[in-house]
Amino acid sequence: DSPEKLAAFQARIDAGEQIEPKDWMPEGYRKTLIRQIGQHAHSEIVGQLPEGNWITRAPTLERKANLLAKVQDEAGHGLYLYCAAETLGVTRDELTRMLLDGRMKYSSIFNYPTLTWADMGAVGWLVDGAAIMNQVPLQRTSYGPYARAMVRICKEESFHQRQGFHIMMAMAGGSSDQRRMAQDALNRFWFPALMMFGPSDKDSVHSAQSMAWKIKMNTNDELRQKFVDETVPQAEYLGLTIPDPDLAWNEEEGHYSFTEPDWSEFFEVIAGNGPCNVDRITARRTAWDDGAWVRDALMAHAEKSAARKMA
Ligand code: FAQ
Repeated sequence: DSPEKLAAFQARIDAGEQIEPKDWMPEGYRKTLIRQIGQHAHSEIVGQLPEGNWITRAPTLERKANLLAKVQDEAGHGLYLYCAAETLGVTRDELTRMLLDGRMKYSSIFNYPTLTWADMGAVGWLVDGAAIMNQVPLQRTSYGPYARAMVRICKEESFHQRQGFHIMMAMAGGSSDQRRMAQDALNRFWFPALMMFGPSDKDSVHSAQSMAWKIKMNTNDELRQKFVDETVPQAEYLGLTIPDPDLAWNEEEGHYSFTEPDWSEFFEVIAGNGPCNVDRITARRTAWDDGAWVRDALMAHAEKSAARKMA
């Protein structure tokens, strides 16, 4: 990559132009996008597991239908994102192999268990809420296929966030047992949700370069702060307490001050040692192995059809 080529590429980014698959791009830009879009795609797919866990036990037919549709949406998001990654010259099979052998990550949040129905409310409200906070700015990211995938994904995520909040409203406004379950779900998901934005800026190895390339539009801490500022009034509306005794409105800064998550726990979870990491990867590996015959059959069919056309 000559300095002239790099400078011309950066000038396109700085001018707000979008980069398309066939355009020249620095190898580092391509690799960073494959890492980020791939991690995002894996998160959508692995992210079906904690909620899939409750489809059979949803309390009403309507809740069941909503949750089923939400989990299907996540599968769709995974597919758009794998397609966006494929435009960068990596195959979906290769991305899956990298996930299964630990070379690629997925979001830390999906390594926490979903223990009660109230967790379906907390996941929709907080996890999809955090996802939206991160993804709305990515609609303006510099890589065209990623930015365009984000537009539809964000529309669906905001619907998901509302279905989660609606569950929380029912639970928080219900019997004392239901209120207790809602509070317990908030207690368990609050700090893991804050971790979704990544390590604090001083420990974020990729932020500076990713922001210069407009692969990321904000720092991890900026988005985390924005999430806290928007979520605290929602918790108040629900009559629930955020499990942080130091949470307070800071008039001078115009933001809430809050306790940082336990970063040693975060680094353990992304190293594979969270409560559900082994279960999640085992489920993905089983699905991959069980689906081998379908992939083989499709390939054999495609080869036969191609041979028939040639004849
Ligand atoms: N979990 O230098 P940074 C969803 C890794 S939403 C796991 O700050 P970066 C929707 C990071 O990869 C969730 N790993 O990294 C849904 C890097 O490791 P590496 C998915 C994390 O990339 C809702 C290292 O730490 N959303 O799925 C995490 O600049 C409900 C150093 O960190 C996205 O992926 C983490 N939380 O910033 C689905 C959004 N944080 O790769 C189902 C797009 C950091 O060098 C149900 N991604 N790491 O080995 C991003 O915006 C960024 O990649 C960040 C991390 C902000 C996640």
